[in-house]
Amino acid sequence: MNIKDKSISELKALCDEIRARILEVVSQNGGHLSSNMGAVELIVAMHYVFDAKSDPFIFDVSHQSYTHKLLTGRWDEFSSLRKIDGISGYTKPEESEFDYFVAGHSSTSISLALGAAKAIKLKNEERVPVAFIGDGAMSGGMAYEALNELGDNQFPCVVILNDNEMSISQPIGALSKYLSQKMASHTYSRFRGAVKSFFRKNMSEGAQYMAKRFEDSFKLIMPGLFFEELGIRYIGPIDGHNLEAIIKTLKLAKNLKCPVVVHAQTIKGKGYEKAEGYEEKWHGVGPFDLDSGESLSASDRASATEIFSKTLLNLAKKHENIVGITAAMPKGTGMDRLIAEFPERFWDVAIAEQHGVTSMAALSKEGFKPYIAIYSTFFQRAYDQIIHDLAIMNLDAVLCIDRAGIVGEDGQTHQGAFDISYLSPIPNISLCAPRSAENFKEILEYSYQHKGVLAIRYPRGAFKFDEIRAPKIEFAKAQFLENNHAKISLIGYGNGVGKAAQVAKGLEFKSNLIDLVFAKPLDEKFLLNLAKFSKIWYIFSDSAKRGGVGEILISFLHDRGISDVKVITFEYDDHFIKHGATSAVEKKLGIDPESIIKKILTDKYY
Ligand SMILES: Cc1ncc(C[n+]2csc(CCOP(=O)(O)OP(=O)(O)O)c2C)c(N)n1
Repeated sequence: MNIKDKSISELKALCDEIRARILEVVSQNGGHLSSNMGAVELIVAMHYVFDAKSDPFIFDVSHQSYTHKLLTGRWDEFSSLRKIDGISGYTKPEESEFDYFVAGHSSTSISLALGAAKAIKLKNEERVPVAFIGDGAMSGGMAYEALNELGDNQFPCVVILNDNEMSISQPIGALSKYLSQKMASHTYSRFRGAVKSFFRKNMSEGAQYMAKRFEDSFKLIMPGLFFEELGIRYIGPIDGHNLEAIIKTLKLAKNLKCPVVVHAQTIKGKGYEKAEGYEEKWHGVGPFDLDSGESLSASDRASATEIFSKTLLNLAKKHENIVGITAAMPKGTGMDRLIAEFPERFWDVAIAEQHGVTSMAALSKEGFKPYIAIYSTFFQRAYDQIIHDLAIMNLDAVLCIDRAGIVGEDGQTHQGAFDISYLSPIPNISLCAPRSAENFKEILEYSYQHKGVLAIRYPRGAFKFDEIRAPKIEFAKAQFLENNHAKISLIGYGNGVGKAAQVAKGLEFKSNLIDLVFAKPLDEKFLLNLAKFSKIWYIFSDSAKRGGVGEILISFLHDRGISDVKVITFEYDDHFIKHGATSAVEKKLGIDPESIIKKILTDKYY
């Protein structure tokens, strides 16, 4: 039955079925549980009121779009959520004609809705774009750039603000606090009415002045006024789980034919008791047992993030001028530990990578040493700020690039593939990467004394390479892990060293195992010496081939006029890498250790 023909009670039953399906699949495959459980009624109502075939449905980040997927012909396939060749955890036009845009990075929905509205006007059509955005995503600067233009241009467009008073963690920022005052607004409305009528009855000049002052100060606490002042109609707050109320409001908003914000309050995790009130834990989860809520994917090895977090905390205890930020990922980056211990020196700046980097540049100028912990994929947002505010100023700062390499189930929008390629051309920036937990500690120890910008990339999860003790780090110095004076060298960078070591074990001949440690500047003396006796270099790094470690080495050899060294790199080819478990994805790309061993043995360059 078409959703539009359903009664309210049938729609409510549908919401229950959707919640059960989400719980069933996410408990098996992992995914964004609480964001999706809280958005069910809003998305069902969206499909009821608007036309999913013609009205652009634009989900911000799109991690909460499972209900939309289930309502658009993907009910059965949904069991393959986030698995290789399965349903993506985000919207993807390649997957369904109902997915208007690829999304994964935050705060793009209002810009897309505004762009779509412009196109619709130019084409003389009647369609209405609908942006679905969470209160967390509303902390990103792009949302305001779009609202600013939207209020000015007045294109018809509906923005559903899904306010669950949570980002991944506690939301940061003045706007979030401002929206939270909504509950108070009813009381204030009544209070305002009473005060106004008092002033009306006693209208002396002084009383009129007081009335005006009262009105002005009152504006500060009305949630809708912020949008209204920008020229955008505001409706709300409404109960985002009350289907009748949502449907009524969305119909009204659709018919207004101007920009409208519908502010809905929802409960993140709604319908799974264990998640309600524990939103952060349940925002993104691995497989778990539905009855107990216990995780089914425990790992006994410390993640790179965990090593980072603990080591930086020790450094911060020693050096009082260390400061740092995360951009809405305190737990994900391990900065939560530092924020808890030193709340006056470490901050969550909300989904504001650009602002985060620039604000830290000023702290650096003032003599502090900033550690900026952001995922590789989200650092892309702050590219100009890294160049313009850190590098040109030649300031001291450490870019802590988490989730470098293939990140697994989040897929295309989240892969940490490009940081080496986009950072290496920037002057005043040095690039390094740890291979193991012990080596990471050494690199972080070193980082405090580094002059200029130092970018350190490290993977999601645990390092592939294990060592009990790692030698000290010296600036721009590579390290031999095994020197057999062999013709073949396996040169690793970061987590690539672990893969190189695995491959070395599977080869039928002796090779040299090298950790580059620094991709910029290169250890030229070391490499020139190596080139004298080792003529085949295999490169291992979790990064894009274009501008990656292999190309950096090829261009070095070329510049030095060395033409008798062959460089073969096992980095990522020039296409976007899809989702799935990292090991399965690497296998598919032919860059897992077994495939590489096979390739080396068949190529027979040795
Ligand atoms: C540019 C960018 N930075 C960080 C993230 C990571 N991230 C994904 S969802 C999310 C929180 C979104 O909160 P909200 O919009 O309120 O949605 P909710 O899950 O609470 O429904 C964050 C920070 C991102 N997707 N994009």
